[in-house]
Amino acid sequence: MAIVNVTPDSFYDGGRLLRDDARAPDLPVVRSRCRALAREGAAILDVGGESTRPGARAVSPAEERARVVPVIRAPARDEALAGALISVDTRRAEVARAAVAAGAAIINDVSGLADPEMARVAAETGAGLVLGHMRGVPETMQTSIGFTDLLREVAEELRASVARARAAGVAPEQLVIDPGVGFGKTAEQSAALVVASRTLRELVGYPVLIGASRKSFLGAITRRAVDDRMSASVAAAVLAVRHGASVVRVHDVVETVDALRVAAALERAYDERVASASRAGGAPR
Ligand code: PMM
Repeated sequence: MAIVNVTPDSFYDGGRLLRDDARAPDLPVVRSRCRALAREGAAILDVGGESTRPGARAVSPAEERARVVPVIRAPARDEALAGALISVDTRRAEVARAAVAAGAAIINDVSGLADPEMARVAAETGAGLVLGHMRGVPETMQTSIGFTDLLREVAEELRASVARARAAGVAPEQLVIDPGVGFGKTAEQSAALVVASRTLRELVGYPVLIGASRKSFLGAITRRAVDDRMSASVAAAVLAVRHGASVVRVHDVVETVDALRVAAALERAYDERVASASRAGGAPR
């Protein structure tokens, strides 16, 4: 899942896809960026119109809709995208509804249904629904971090979001869960969640998405600024998939895709060697 933020203030890519006056998306620039991401191997383009960085200012739903809808309408009809799906990164049902009408196939809700109407939009439209884990709102989420048993509590709260989605009529096949790396978590908690997907999948019962790309917990480990966290992000994505994540949300698509391909090829080569050695009755060489 490639990140396509049309915001002035996202922590890494804020402002890059906006016109010079920063008031609206620069549609030709967005289109060529989306085509490049699809060519590089992104299966999903995640379009966001509101920054959810810690302390970010909330935007009005009208402003958010005005940022994402034209951006989604163009790629949804673009054959050069080679079948990549569009998702909309929003916490608001009315933005999600407009985005799905414009061609988005997935709703990515980092709040895990804070807007009570969101589940109904997914149920009525049949769109995929990513349920994120976050306590509170981005403005304040880092101010009261408190878990006594991180994995159990995140799993329980995700299970509650899933139950609300199911009660509103969302089918199990529509759902993906996300432990919300960096959303109201310490650096150490975020690090643990990146490699917890298999456990979460077992505890909650749904495929897991991990968004670790360039986040501050990687800065805490490497002591690097956001612009210099690409290798750290690629390492996190490979580990996330190795530990059971089904989707990784990233800024650096070509680097991540290469790394994931290499990791998969190495493991496949090893597995085949073990299989042929055991067929031959010997130890792997
Ligand atoms: N992180 C950000 C935004 N959207 N969505 C999901 N599902 N998971 C995440 O971890 C996530 C997200 C953080 O902001 P960014 O768009 O600037 O990366």
